[in-house]
Amino acid sequence: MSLAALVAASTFIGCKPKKMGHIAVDSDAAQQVYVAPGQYDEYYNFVSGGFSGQVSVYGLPSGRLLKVIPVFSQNGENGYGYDENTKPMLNTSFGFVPWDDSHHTQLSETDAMYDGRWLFINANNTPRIARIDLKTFRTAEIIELPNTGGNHASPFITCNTEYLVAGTRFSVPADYEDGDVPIDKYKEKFRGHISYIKVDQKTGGLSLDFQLSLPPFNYDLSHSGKNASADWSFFTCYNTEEAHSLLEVNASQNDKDYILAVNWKKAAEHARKGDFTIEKAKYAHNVFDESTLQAKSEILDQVKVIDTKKFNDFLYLIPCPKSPHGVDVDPTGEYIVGNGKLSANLPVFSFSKIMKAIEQKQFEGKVDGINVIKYEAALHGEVQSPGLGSLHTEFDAEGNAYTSFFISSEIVKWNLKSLKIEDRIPTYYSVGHLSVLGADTKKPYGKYMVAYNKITKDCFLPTGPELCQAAQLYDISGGKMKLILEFPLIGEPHYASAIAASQVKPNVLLFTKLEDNHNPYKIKSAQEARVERHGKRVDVYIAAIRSRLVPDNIEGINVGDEVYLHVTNIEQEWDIPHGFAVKGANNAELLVMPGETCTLKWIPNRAGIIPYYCTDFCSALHQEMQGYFRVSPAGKSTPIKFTIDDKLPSQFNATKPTTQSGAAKTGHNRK
Ligand code: RUQ
Ligand code: CUA
Repeated sequence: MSLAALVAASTFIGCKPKKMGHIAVDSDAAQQVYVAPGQYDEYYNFVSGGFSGQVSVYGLPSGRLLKVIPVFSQNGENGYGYDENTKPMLNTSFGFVPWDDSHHTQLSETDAMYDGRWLFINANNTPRIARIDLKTFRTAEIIELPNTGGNHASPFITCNTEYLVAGTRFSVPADYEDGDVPIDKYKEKFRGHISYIKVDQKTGGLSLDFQLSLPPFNYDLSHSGKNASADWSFFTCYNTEEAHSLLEVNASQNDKDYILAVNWKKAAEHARKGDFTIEKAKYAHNVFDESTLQAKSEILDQVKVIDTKKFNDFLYLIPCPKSPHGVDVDPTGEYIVGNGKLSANLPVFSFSKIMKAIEQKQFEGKVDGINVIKYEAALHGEVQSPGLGSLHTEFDAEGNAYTSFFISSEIVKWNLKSLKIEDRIPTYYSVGHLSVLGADTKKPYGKYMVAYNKITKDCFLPTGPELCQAAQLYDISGGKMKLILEFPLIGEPHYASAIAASQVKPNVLLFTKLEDNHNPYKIKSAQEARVERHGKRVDVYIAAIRSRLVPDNIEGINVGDEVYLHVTNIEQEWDIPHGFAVKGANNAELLVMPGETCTLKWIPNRAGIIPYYCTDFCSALHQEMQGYFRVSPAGKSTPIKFTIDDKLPSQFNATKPTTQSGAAKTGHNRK
């Protein structure tokens, strides 16, 4: 098919038959995905929320939504990014950014296998990487990346979690240069930066180790090698035309773009030897401290940049047909698939051939000092006409690859060695990413595959102009791909990572022990509840316990005071959160987990009686969990007064039967 025809075809999205009745689903499909009440799913599946900026957690094979983990966006469900504790997590060098776009999940690995410790994900728009702790399912850390625009080729992990790599989608003038330049000076003034973010092996702590300054291409996606190729990271580059307008046409001129191969161990050696310049930068580093339950944000101000025009003995360009999107490395580390969006064939490169080509200097030239390896010298072979608009490829443990085709809306299974097509199956509709569970490890689980589809019209009941996107689950254990389930998703799914529940579940934190809560505003019992005035600032220490908020009647607050409401949930039991809402508070509410302390800032702006209450139905007498503020006009000196019932038990008086958590505890895993 000609390029023009391909581009034309790409504007048709999901030509779809009229009825869903045409989808053939085996009669035993329901049984395969049915997880009975009280039973657990076999896998946690972490799915990027795309434009929601979050991560959602689904159980597989049931497809049930277990949780939304807030990462790069404020979250009205639990106050993330609204309460004083987590607001600093969304701080950037641009100030507070309440909503971003998250694309690629990565699970931490040891020896190219998931170790169940952390999940990483990128913010695409205001470039950042987050680390989520899989003990708490909370965002533990966010680091911003300077010199980057559109942090899309990010974050991709090396096989012992040494580094997360992140490439810029938009090349831009570096932050340390005068960026006030005419945009048509693109070729001279713009550069692409790739970041290597070091991961502390014990704590998971992130630090920006060094960056590579590269030609001004668009760096789209990445994956790191395994086994023999473990020291290498691979990136797709499109717009090697270095166009800066109408990219749809101008960046689709070259017959081949590139895959960039970087030996990151050698790059790190250069960084150690001092082959870099220290450049001025401004980027935020935000950490949530699990012991104080508070986040801190600091702005860092420099970065090591290696200029690849000067130091380039550790990186190579490999021609790759037509605007490649995903670059995917198979479980052995030998095969590297470049997914050319506009290419008729699918090229598969061989790592050992690439090494040989480098040794024998089989180069066809240089770009900005970087050697370009001859296409044929690096190529294992091409899968002939597999489909239209290839985006991503994943792998099973038996030497098969599965490629998603957006335009022809299908997944094609082919053999890595023979490059022969073995099976194909339609998706409903226009699949983007796909995930064969465990495909980015050296031993994929290989049982299920999930397609993440961009278009769902008519898959579900219509919900107005805005439709949810969908995942489709396939059984791939029997040679042929079999569709067994379809379920709606939150936001736009890009990449997703699934891990066996048995690797995560035993370590999950059920609640924080009060003695481990080192928040400076915590109180240990209802008797410590109090109100303190320091000038215009008022600190209210509130205990939440079934079924009271203590104190329950507070006087002596004035209009315009800065009131900090520190709510400690003094329950010591799993699954007993308390909420907190005060009428007219125009920033947030709170949801406080057992043993934890959360702070809401409230500036009352009218005089009168203002009620507050618990927002989480925690007990039979939840509706009784309430209190009143008396707000006096500014300047009036109403004395501070509040009520604490002396007869309160210091331990909770449970009035809510805890059958739900009891059932969960005695439930059995399916396997
Ligand atoms: S992308 S649909 Cu943001 Cu990973 Cu390919
Ligand atoms: Cu606490 Cu309702």
